[in-house]
Amino acid sequence: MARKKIALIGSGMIGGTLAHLAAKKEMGDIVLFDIAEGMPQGKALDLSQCGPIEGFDAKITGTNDYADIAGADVVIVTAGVPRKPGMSRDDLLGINLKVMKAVGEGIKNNCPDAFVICITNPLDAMVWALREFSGLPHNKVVGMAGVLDSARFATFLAWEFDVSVKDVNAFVLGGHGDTMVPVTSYTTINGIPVNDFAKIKGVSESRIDEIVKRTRAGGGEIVQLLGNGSAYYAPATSAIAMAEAYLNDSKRILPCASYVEGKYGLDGLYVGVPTMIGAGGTEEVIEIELSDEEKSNLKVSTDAVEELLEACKGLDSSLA
Ligand code: A3D
Repeated sequence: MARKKIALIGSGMIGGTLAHLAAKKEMGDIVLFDIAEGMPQGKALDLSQCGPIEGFDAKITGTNDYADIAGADVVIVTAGVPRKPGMSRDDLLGINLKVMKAVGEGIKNNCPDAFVICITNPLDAMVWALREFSGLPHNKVVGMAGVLDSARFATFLAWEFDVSVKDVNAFVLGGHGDTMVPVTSYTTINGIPVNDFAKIKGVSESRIDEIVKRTRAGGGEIVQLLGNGSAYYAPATSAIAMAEAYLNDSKRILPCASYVEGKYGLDGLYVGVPTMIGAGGTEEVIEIELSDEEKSNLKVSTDAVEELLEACKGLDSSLA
């Protein structure tokens, strides 16, 4: 059986980290694509030389030619421009929309059967645009955000309670932006609802609210600290978890920016919802009961995504 092929569109900070993780996990052979000449080839060479030390046989190549992603099983898209300090994810819209057009066409022409994971920001709008430009079925194009946002929430909760991160099951819904909805009612410490656990540990409600706020601003906190670029280790790790769920047909339930039609009162929108990922791609969107407050928070978040889609349609008439 031939090895799987993983194409990484964008070979910057996240792209390089994705290649290293995918190679270490022997997920398949890896193609790093970028418009910058020499850079993906250089990273591929450098990463290939980790093989003898780490003991992986994955072939890693770099390219500037879309023909080299032909037949890829999984494509992970990070092409575009990341945030600079003071820049919102939405400022990136115009630049990255043009990038999605080129990438969508590259995928359509070379690997239309791939499972495509988009990471480029502003995430919920870019994954929608990438799907439109590529013409792939909705279940084969998904956005990575919720796994990362939930991991941030889980990290902060584990620190607060001084418990293992393995026992924190955190839950974040909605768009990937400052309006995302960390849902405490579905967040547990090994099954114990987080608010109950907070009472046991003497942690106040206002402290949990602060952690929710820090989670919402979790990406921006790292942008400020780095001073140049945005987070890349945890975003790459999150997308790899999603790719593995697809390649292994694991049927994991992960929070992903999936296409939602009908559920959550939404009509054809990509937004963060619990999603089953297996060999069929995003096999099912799971609709959960929400409190009135959670519903209204989700509405604020999905309204923000809808606004971005309208802006995309204004910028590219083929999307209208
Ligand atoms: P960076 O290191 O700049 O890499 C982006 C790469 O894209 C660069 O190497 C560019 O040369 C390349 N590129 C630009 N235009 C094209 C094109 N048309 N075709 C192919 N490649 C191109 O950024 P990064 O890896 O740090 O971040 C990548 C994206 O992920 C940005 O949009 C970030 O905002 C986004 N991001 C999203 C999350 C989420 O949770 C959704 C988290 C962190 C970063």
